[in-house]
Amino acid sequence: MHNIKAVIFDLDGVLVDTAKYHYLAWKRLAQELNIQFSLQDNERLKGVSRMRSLDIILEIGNITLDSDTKIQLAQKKNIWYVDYISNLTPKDILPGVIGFLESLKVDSIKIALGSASKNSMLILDKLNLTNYFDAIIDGTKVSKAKPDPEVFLKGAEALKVLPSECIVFEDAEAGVEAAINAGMYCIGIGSKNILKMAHLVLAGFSDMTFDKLKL
Ligand code: B16
Ligand code: MG
Repeated sequence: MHNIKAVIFDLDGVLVDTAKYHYLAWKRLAQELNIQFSLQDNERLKGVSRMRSLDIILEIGNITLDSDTKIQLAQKKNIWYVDYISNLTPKDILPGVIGFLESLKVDSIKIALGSASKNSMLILDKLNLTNYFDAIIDGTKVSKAKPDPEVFLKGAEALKVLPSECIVFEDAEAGVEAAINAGMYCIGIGSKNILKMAHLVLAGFSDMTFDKLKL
């Protein structure tokens, strides 16, 4: 890794474990629709948009619905999800994240968010993380979902850096693919078996600093 000027973070599953609340809300909806929905199926939902997530669940259940019904179901899931995350506090930030963000500041590395979630601002606010970010690109600012690279390219553009000068942290297969498609160095957070395309996979940020990454 040479000449890294910026780090772009995914949100759900990287900075905070909201992925479990997405799963709980989708599982509840799937149950209402009589669709069997497993944790393994849930991997396909990580990083992809709300509507695409619903489409995947309907595909699993072999159900076709009109678009008004789908909008209502997606809204319903979101109401449950927002309710689940209503009690988030800075204590829910994943271990090592604050230390790593601080180390980026010390090294004058720019910081962006690159998340598919339309709830990003709400979550960053609850976690008291908003002020760390020089740019925030979320689900309200993109038209193409991961694995399309749009979210990360917009992040680099907002930070005025080249894609090759960025590191992306991602926990989802679709997100890793998006980062690679953007021409960025991608560090997966999670399991090597799932995040096969990432340049490097780490279990989390514990005790990590930007300096250690350069080794
Ligand atoms: P919302 P990320 C993604 O966030 C989640 O991983 C994905 O499961 C979710 O469907 C998507 O946000 C949309 O979220 O329904 O809140 O708009 O991982 O890209 O930060
Ligand atoms: Mg994620």
